[in-house]
Amino acid sequence: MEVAKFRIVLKNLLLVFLGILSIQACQQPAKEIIFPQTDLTAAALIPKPQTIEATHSAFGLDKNTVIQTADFNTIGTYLSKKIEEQTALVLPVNQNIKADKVIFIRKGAGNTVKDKESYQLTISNDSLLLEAATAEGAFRAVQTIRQLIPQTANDTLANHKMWLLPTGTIFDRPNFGYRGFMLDVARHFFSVDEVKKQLDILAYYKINVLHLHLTDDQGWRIEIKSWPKLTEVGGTSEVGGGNGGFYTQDDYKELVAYAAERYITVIPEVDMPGHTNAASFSYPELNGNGKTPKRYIGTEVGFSTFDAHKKVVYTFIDDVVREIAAITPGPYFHIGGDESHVTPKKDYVYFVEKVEKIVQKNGKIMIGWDEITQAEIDSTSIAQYWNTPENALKAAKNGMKVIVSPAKKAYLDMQYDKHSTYGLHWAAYIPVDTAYQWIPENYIKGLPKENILGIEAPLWSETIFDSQSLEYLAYPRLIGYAELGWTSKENLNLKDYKRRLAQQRYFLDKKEIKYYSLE
Ligand code: TNX
Repeated sequence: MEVAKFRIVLKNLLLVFLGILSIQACQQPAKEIIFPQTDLTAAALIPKPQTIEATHSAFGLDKNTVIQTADFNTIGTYLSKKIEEQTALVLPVNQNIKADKVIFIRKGAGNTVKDKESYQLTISNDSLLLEAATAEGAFRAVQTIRQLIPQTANDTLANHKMWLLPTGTIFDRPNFGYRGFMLDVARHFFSVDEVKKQLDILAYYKINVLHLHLTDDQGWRIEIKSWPKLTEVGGTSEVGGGNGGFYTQDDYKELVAYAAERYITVIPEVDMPGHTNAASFSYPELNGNGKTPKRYIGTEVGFSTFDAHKKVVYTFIDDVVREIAAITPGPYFHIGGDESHVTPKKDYVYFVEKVEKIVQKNGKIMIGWDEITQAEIDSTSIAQYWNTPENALKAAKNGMKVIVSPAKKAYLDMQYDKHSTYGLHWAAYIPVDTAYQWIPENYIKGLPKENILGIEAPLWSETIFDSQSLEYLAYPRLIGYAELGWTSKENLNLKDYKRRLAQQRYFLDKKEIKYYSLE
């Protein structure tokens, strides 16, 4: 058949197909239409975009589609790879091939795409236009395109598969520039490959920060060349008595690079002055609790501390911060600072103020758990609220930014309910719905929105030790937190979220994510 004829047949078939779909759409309740569908507003996108306008037709993604980029060429190649993963179509990028349909990527002008992560998608029958101000915005837009591609092709034409994307316009931007996931690799260690698997999922839901809790009483997980015993000794233990493990600096660089390819910033945390038993067991001269440090594999907190008055402690911290800062391109260094129950308050304050200077000297912005606001710290430093609202309010009064991580709502290590296989419940039981039912900017009464940097969901690892147990606690709640960080509060709606969440099973199953339940 000549090409022209073929195209007419194709078009007619598409129209008939769309006709059938819309008849079905009238007969069934909207939520039962799975894929394909032509209502862009009903697409199972998470996080929910800022605005969606549907034009109720379809873009037929098929082998006659090409990708052209005026800007952000690497994003074009990345999109082609992702489309191939989902559909096995290999779309040429910038090859000057005459084509029926084009996906065009360009730097957008004007107000619509002025934030660095914002983007616009304009989808018509024969073109899909992606506009963003930055490559980062274009990367976020690609995640939306991935989510718009139906799971199954329309194969009415036996050997011409076509994936129908609903037409219309999406304009999108994040509510918060910081949308984080924390993984505790200290209580139990997670390998580079295990973390990479999670980074792929984070990227798909537009999470842009991975905070690694690298040290604690039970283990030290990052190679420090000037203090080798930290990993030789401190890296060989974990909760419950396993062998632990650690990242060499090369491993860490590999993780940071993998995250950066996904526009995810890695934040390293070295917890101090408490939570330091593994360091003090490796180098007893650092210890400040008056006892001989022993290997610790339990789960109690608050018994360890550095000696805030020893010079060697600050030499040590300077070395650690310098070595880690040198392999961390992101702007932040997290000093922990939580639950230092055996550090006298005046020592704690003195310590935090000194460590802040060390972090700044090494070119980083300090983050600490909300207790750090007991010290007189700079307005450029950041407090991570987890438990004490007064600390968050004090931070804001100092002009500081706050990361919102309420244990009662956003702690991924809390059990779903009393039957959960993994997790703790000291803060709360957090079922899937409850995890979604709060509004980060309203949660701490009196905290102005301009002081909120964003939200983060921490996953502490006392009770988890491999991908399966990690994923049981993280999914699907983390997907909800991704939406709470990105989507404006006016667009948050539990019922609509649950409908979209149920549809995530195709992606999560394909990625072999062992989620708890999407119900
Ligand atoms: C509190 S939250 C901790 C961690 C524990 C966690 C368990 C915070 C800053 N500290 O040391 O792992 O509870 O849920």
